[in-house]
Amino acid sequence: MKQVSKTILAAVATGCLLLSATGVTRAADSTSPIVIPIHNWSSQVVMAYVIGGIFESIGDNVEYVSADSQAVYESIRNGDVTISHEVWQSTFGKSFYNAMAKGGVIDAGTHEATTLEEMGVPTWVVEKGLCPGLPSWEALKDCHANFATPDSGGKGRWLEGPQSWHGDLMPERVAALGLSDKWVVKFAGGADALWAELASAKKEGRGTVIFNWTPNFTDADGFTFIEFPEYYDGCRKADGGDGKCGSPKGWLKKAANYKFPKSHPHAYTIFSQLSFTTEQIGQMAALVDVDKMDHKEAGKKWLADNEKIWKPWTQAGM
Ligand code: TMO
Repeated sequence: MKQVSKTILAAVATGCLLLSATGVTRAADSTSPIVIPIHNWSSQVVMAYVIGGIFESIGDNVEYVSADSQAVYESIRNGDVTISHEVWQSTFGKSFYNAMAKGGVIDAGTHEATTLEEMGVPTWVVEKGLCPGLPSWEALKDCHANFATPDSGGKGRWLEGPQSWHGDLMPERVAALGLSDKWVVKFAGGADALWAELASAKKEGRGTVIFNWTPNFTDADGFTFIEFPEYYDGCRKADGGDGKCGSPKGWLKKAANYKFPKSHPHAYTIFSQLSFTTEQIGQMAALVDVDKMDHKEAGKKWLADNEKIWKPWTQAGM
């Protein structure tokens, strides 16, 4: 006890050491802000406020910046942004590893949730028989007429996400699979346009093919991902392949600037330990996309409702 008090005094006196339950000290976190990026899909934005709220709960300073979801890995590398908390393998794996290879970005661990980012249909479209043979992609050869829209020139329409996510991946895939005569890719302006399309297609009882992902709020509604030829490293056109492949069943990682463990050792320990499940990430998205909450309020609500999950992470390494 005496020993412990002495250590506390020493820590307070120097102002830069913190005491842990085991009597081991670690340097205090810097007061410089931890910069967290905000992208353009709901779980990512809510999770930004969840993680920012956890950092604030230990007295750290946080700053949020809007950032392009591909360019952010270069921003983490050069230190303008501190972390990325949703590195989706299919969409961002390449940018993440490119930045790591250049130096300055570290892998800060993997969430428990596994991911899929793929074209698909609401499950009621399958049940209604609008494309017999789904989820196999081969079914797309015979059902495009049920997926035509006013802007698709008689072809079936794939409503892809914003082009900032995957560039020309989907148009290249449609061509590689020999579907160009029957299907055309259109890009949504934002994620909200995907959810608006889901709602209006359901109301009108018409077929729709959209880009979607899991974990997401749609996990609870029933969404069927199309099964394309299996992904392998290098199969995409952009990676030198023939483009005849779907997306990987992938990981969801966390990334950080290499100085973060030194500048903010407590926050970094928390960040490297935290891990969200499919259900938790789906909940974060649903607070916004189903319950129509503001992202920041949704983050606060998630923290208030789930202290048992995140509080222990703040004790990690103590
Ligand atoms: C990166 N995203 C979850 C939109 O596919």
